[in-house]
Amino acid sequence: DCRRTPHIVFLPSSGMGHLNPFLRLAAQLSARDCRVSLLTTHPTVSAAEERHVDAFFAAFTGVRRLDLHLPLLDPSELNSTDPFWLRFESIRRSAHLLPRVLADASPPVSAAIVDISVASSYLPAVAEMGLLSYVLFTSSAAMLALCAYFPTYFAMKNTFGVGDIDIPGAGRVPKSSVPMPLRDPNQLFAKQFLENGQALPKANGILVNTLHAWEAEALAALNEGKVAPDMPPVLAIGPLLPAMSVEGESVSAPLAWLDRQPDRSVYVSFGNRTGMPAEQIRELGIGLERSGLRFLWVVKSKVVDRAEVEVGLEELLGKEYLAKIKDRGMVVKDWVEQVDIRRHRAVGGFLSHCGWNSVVEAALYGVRILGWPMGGDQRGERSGGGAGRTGDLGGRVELAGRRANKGRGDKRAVEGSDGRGGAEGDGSRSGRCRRNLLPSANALRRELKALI
Ligand code: BUP
Repeated sequence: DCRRTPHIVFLPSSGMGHLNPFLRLAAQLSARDCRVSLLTTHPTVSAAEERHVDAFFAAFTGVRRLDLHLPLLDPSELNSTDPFWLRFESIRRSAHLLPRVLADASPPVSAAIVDISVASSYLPAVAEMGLLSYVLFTSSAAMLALCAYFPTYFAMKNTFGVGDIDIPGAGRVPKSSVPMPLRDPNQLFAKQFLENGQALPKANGILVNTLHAWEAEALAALNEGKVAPDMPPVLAIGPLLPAMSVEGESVSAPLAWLDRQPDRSVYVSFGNRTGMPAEQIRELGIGLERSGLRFLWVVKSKVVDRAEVEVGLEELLGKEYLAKIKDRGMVVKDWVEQVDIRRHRAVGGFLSHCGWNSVVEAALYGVRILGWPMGGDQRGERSGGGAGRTGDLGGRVELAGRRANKGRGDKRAVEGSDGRGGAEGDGSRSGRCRRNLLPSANALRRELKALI
């Protein structure tokens, strides 16, 4: 009876870190007597996104595809070259097209699940159509607390995050952990973050891919109205389970390689948004080689896998290096289907940028992380410094020290060659090389050996 079966429409944004949780929740609800539709925006930023969306619709034939062609943007007006922020912006500016797209959806939609990065324009558009709306927040509850509190902080200081930020009930974000773009009012992302934070009270609820046991303090502060007044209920719905195994060469070759490796091998990946400078890639390669461990390494030298100029592995790492490691390491370019890799028996450790999805997925499969946070919400410093220990999820989990794991994350972080912790800032994103982005190869070797 379609009058009693809810019809939920998913309105995601761009970047695999945003898309994956949407696909996962959509898959779970469609398996539970809900009608599900998924908005697909064109064009996608990356080829990986396009492949994933196509594979999703092939696997979940009951999910309806709603296509939306994005209006063109003039990036010169927006003071940003980041392809993901620009895509957030063009999706934000497509809200006026939603009524026409949703009018096609049958039976009528009962509720919409909106990505946080487009909340400021999509939530009002959904409310005008008389639908219930929920935000799916794709990072941690601690990050949600920062997002919800940021408008109050800004109103008090009349400036962006230039010092430590004390979030009522949810602790302090030290200045060094405040995401770099939030320190500069001219950054497109800062404007989006502020406006999306202001829009949160318009939602009927907020869903977070986290666990109550990890983030009890932040979740309580949000739900008790300490962080911001008028917050809707915040629900921890994680860990969201992978929707599907994607097949093909990008997973079969690495899996076949892992089948031949001993336990305690390392998987190395820094997310779908981090292109590393060539100098940093080479230093990392030396550290991996010196560790003596077997490693599967996803090398990404540019932010988006569609950039015009393709730089090959030989050019990046050199023939000699590749020959030297050929019996001990497998190096792949840009992307592997990670889910089946991380639960492989041979993967004993994960060298990661600590993207929130990567942390949640590693915890799900009990894989230890050596954290090398690059920027955004990945920094793990806490006031008072030092690191606690994680609760044990699955036996051998250590979470990199992110704010989200306040007081619990076991922080093993790679040291920079200048003695500082993981790198921060958009240097990594723009491809510029900064000294403090280089780990020392020896520090990496030492930390990997200690981790595994
Ligand atoms: Br790279 C890579 N394979 O090769 P995060 C990523 N992933 O399956 P990020 C792969 O993409 P944002 C690869 O498992 C995770 O679900 C990975 O999300 C998957 O980091 C997702 O970890 C990446 O949150 O995203 O890429 O920095 O900044 O958008 O959170």
